[in-house]
Amino acid sequence: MDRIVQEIEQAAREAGEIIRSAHGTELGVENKEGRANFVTRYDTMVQEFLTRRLREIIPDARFLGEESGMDRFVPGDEEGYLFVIDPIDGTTNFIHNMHPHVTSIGLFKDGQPWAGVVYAPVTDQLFSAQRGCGAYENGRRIHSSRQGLSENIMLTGTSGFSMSAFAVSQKLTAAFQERCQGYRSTGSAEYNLCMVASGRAGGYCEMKLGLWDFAAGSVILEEAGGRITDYHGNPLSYREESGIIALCEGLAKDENMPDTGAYWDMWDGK
Ligand code: 2AM
Ligand code: CA
Repeated sequence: MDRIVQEIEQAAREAGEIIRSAHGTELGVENKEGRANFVTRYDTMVQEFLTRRLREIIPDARFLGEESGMDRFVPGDEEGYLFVIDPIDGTTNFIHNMHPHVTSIGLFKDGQPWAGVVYAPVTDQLFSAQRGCGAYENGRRIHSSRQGLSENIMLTGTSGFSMSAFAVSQKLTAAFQERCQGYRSTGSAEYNLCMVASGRAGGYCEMKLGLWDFAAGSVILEEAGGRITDYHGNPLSYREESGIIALCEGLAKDENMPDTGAYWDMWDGK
């Protein structure tokens, strides 16, 4: 693994220290645009910390992150290095002192995901991958499950932002429920991708995610032999928010998978 990735791992651990230190302090919760969309003092603090810290690692890198108004892919971002960061993914869990909430750092090279680091401070789990070099959890190589749907559990998104997306998501979840060993919902997209990458869950579906919610985990999952696409099975653009279907190696080949595209088409997009 490149030295750059090892240094990013260190930065993610340091961000995790800040998140761990939040326990028992004033979190400063505020509402953002839309339903169930929160930001805390710590989201802002960790993003500022990472922007400074990651700039030491790659001085000429560009930044895209959930907080502080730099949340769009803009002209110029497709050249050279671009960090795509979510200081806290799973903010609602963080507010309620529930696991998982993670720090997530994706690194794009010339407009495509090249490396990803996800750190879960509560459980001290560090997931990382670099294109072509495999995926790792705390230094151990990981691979997604090679078994099919009937041998796996599924992860489903919470769709807190939209009741119509939630309703469709529940229908798809019911279709999975019939064919797999049950479903779970964790509240952190990046952590879910790492759960699929490490063979704990078979797959994960979510109808709308920001780029920072899957930038790091997508590399980790693909390097673990899995696949990530939109609901119709098309490659992701990696330019904007997206619905995602993340599958382990076994589910990507399973003929008993529900037609996720048909469920996507039921959603009014609101
Ligand atoms: P967050 O904690 O960084 O906000 C929950 O299933 C996942 O959806 C989390 O990763 C969460 O990220 C993300 N999420 C929460 N609200 C969202 C919104 N309004 N739009 C898109 N993604 C959201
Ligand atoms: Ca976040």
